[in-house]
Amino acid sequence: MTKIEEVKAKVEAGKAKLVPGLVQEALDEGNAVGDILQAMIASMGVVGDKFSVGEIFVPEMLMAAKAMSKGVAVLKPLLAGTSTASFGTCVIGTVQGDLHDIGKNLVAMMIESAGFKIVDLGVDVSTEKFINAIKENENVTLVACSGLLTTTMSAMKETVQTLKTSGLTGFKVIVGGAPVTQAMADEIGADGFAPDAGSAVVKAKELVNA
Ligand code: B1M
Repeated sequence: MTKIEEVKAKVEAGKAKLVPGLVQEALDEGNAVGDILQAMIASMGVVGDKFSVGEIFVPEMLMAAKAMSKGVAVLKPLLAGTSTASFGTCVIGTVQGDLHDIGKNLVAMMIESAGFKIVDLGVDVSTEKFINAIKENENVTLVACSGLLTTTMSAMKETVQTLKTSGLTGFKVIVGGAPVTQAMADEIGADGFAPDAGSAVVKAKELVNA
């Protein structure tokens, strides 16, 4: 088994104490940061599939998520770029009713590395909280809403539509998360959509420069 395969297996098994060391070993062996990250993302896909068929339950899913977060923490300094460009402030959060934050954290990390200041509101973020953050922080150029549950897509719609009709100006809204599509983003009036963290950075820069 390669080191990357070991990382993947231990994330799937929710071995949070072992994963950081293995990620470091994978790096020391010369594996690319992106490859290690992709392996961990793939693990979460396997975990989701096992949950869908009733092979594992919420506690196991949570342990896998913790293991992945610990692994990502090792990669974080390497994912953070050296960009000094300032694109203003990005307010980011997972929409109300939704507790998934791994994807949101990756998107935040990548957007930060591109030269945005990040205000991370966490998970289960109400529309009011997004609005307050725009008012309370300087130069908010981007609001990023993440959502993983089909049941919270209505919360995302409500948040985006309220932001767009709030009278507040100077920012663009980007949405993403597994159930989100470009068609849905268009329908709810978001300015942009990205399917993954890498393309979220490209879209974020494009939106604020437009
Ligand atoms: Co949950 N969960 N979960 N879960 N969970 C899913 C999402 C699910 C698909 C699993 C399944 O059934 N196969 C399913 C949703 C089904 C649906 O809605 N259609 C599900 C369910 C049902 C639930 C509960 C309802 C289970 C229950 O209680 N019965 C419950 C809901 C709790 C709540 O939120 N209210 C629940 C709970 C949890 C845990 C708390 C145990 C845990 C989350 C822990 C945490 O996040 N800290 C968890 C996990 C880990 C998952 C899976 C297994 C993994 C999610 C993940 O982190 N993926 C997930 C199955 C899966 O994804 N295949 C599942 C890795 C991550 C890197 O990917 O978040 O998609 P992702 O992010 C990607 C892109 O989507 C994109 O970029 C990221 C990286 O490239 N992206 C953006 C994300 N946000 C973006 C924003 C952008 C742009 C791109 O712009 C702003």
